[in-house]
Amino acid sequence: MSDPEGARPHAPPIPRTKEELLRLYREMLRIRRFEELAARAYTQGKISGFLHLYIGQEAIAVATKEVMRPGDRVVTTYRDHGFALALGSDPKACMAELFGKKTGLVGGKGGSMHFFDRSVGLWGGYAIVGGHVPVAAGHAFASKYLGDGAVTFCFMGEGALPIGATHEGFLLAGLWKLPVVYVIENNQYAMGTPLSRTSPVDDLTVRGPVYRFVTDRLVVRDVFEVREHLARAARRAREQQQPCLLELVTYRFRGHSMSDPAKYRTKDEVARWKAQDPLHRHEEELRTTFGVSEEALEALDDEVVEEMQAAVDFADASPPPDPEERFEHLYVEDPSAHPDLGPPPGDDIPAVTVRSFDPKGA
Ligand SMILES: Cc1ncc(C[n+]2csc(CCOP(=O)(O)OP(=O)(O)O)c2C)c(N)n1
Ligand SMILES: [Mg+2]
Repeated sequence: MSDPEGARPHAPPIPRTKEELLRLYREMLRIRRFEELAARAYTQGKISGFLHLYIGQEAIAVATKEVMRPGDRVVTTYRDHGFALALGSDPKACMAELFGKKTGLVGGKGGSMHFFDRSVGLWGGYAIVGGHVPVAAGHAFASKYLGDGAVTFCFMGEGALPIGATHEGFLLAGLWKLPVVYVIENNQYAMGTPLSRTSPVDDLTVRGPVYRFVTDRLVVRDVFEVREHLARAARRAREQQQPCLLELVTYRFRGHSMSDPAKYRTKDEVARWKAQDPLHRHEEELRTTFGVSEEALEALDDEVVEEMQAAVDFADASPPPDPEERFEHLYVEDPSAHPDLGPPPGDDIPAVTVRSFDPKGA
């Protein structure tokens, strides 16, 4: 069933104030500037491994933070920096993670693809395409089981749709009516493969009704619209235990990762999407509708660049992880030290005991 309240193609603009627009614009800009500096650090050889940039998709992470309540969770892909920053992770710890430093978000052991920060509700970036979709169903099941009223937001690229694990996760969510919002960030490409080569239909939400999901679809041009659609889906998940599938049609302006020059698309195509880029549209709106001066916009940009440059300097100056800690944080050694990992008090399901990992063992 598609969302009966879904926006019409030319829905009137959502009212906003200058202050609110400035706040959200700044959040989007923080992500963009962070990643531009990360890209530069990568070319300087300061970041190794993969680096997948979120440039062009920032409005989605920022809008998500807007609709989250305490206890809500985000599970996403390897394109995860934007979510960490939008949700409130420290940019210094994020940059240090990219640099593989001890002060990083996960101690420098995860890198770009494995950001994780429970303190802000980020339950992981996942590198296996579609592999996190059942994980998100598990989070949502926990919420339903514990009755904590939380919603899990699970983000995936359109490239996750042909993957089996995605549909196994969807099935559980639909069958058990789990409080989860599945969001397809359709950025047009899976690595270099355009959607037209992997999907017979443009509208990816057609896969939702077979799982009894409410579906909705939006072209991402305006952060307020994204917020409205996410809020509606979150409300349904939270109040009615109604899983939702929301397709957000967007674009990534960089290659898949830093090793991809993105030669598979035309300049015209990129220019068309640039005209829709929420960051640029909102900057223009601040200038023309709200009369924000060029100087004020530049000052804001300078402040954001300064914050992110400080993150680079911090990462640069930080030490690498200690070699003797390399096998720590791989498995839970003592489940009793993590009561939140076990069943609620009084429940007779035994806590899972995980054997410790002996790297030298046979
Ligand atoms: C199961 C699996 N198969 C293949 C890959 C290699 N791979 C990494 S990213 C990617 C493309 C995913 O594209 P999409 O889901 O559209 O996300 P985007 O990168 O566009 O955000 C592929 C095939 C993988 N990581 N996992
Ligand atoms: Mg994609």
